[in-house]
Amino acid sequence: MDKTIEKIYKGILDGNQHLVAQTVTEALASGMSPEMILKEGLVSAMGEVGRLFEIGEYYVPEMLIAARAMQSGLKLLKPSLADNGVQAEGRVVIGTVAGDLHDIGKNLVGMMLEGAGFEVIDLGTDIKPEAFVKYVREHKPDIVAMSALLTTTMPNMEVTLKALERAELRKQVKVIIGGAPITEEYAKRIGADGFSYDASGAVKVARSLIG
Ligand code: B1M
Repeated sequence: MDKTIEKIYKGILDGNQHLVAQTVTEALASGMSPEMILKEGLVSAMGEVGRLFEIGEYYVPEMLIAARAMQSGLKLLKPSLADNGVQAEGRVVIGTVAGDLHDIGKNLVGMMLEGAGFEVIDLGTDIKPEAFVKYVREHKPDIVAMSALLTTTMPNMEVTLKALERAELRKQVKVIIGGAPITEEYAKRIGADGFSYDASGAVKVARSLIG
């Protein structure tokens, strides 16, 4: 692995936001391709973060700190990626459903998706079904990702799916759901296209739905 890429990769695994930002700036100034920095540095490090989480070596705090370090590099890369016409893996609109203010897990899912090369439009929390509909119409995402942490708000996932159907937008997007009370069985029952227990799993599901 190239020394600079290795520094970025390790910086993300260590959650060193400052080092990642500084090294990405230096790499761009030295003429390194933004696509290489993204794929071999940022995306590959976040893939490793996901693996370490799955085998129980990283926990949520380490994953969050790594994702923030990745984002500090991604922010600097974005203008050059756009200039070089680098295509995102796909576009995701993500939000926590109506009535629900929990956003830590949703943010983590969004950051992991971004780390995997998706363009992520984060609508925030307490997103009403009609707001999901509006943003799907405006941004034409490939995927709608919904999070719910309360048993009282999870039914709003089904309400949102029905609102997308009524607006004749359901066939244009894949819908993935997750959050502590959500199960695969529930996802199937309400007609979602994908489900995951955690953030790294959400990346795999999103990739499988796009590919
Ligand atoms: Co709340 N809360 N909370 N809370 N809160 C829970 C969820 C609860 C389980 C605590 C408990 O009683 N043991 C309980 C829900 C019970 C239930 O419905 N079964 C609860 C309750 C009752 C409430 C209030 C009603 C309390 C009250 O006011 N009486 C209230 C509701 C407010 C509202 O939303 N309207 C409330 C408020 C809050 C705070 C504001 C104080 C705060 C939220 C702060 C914030 O998010 N900015 C809070 C917190 C922090 C929690 C706990 C302690 C932690 C949640 C969290 O962030 N976990 C939580 C207890 C718990 O879960 N142990 C609890 C860390 C996070 C990384 O995990 O969000 O599960 P999580 O996300 C995971 C996966 O679920 C998954 O990936 C993530 C990463 O691996 N995932 C997805 C999530 N979204 C996904 C989407 C995907 C795929 C995977 O695809 C799209």
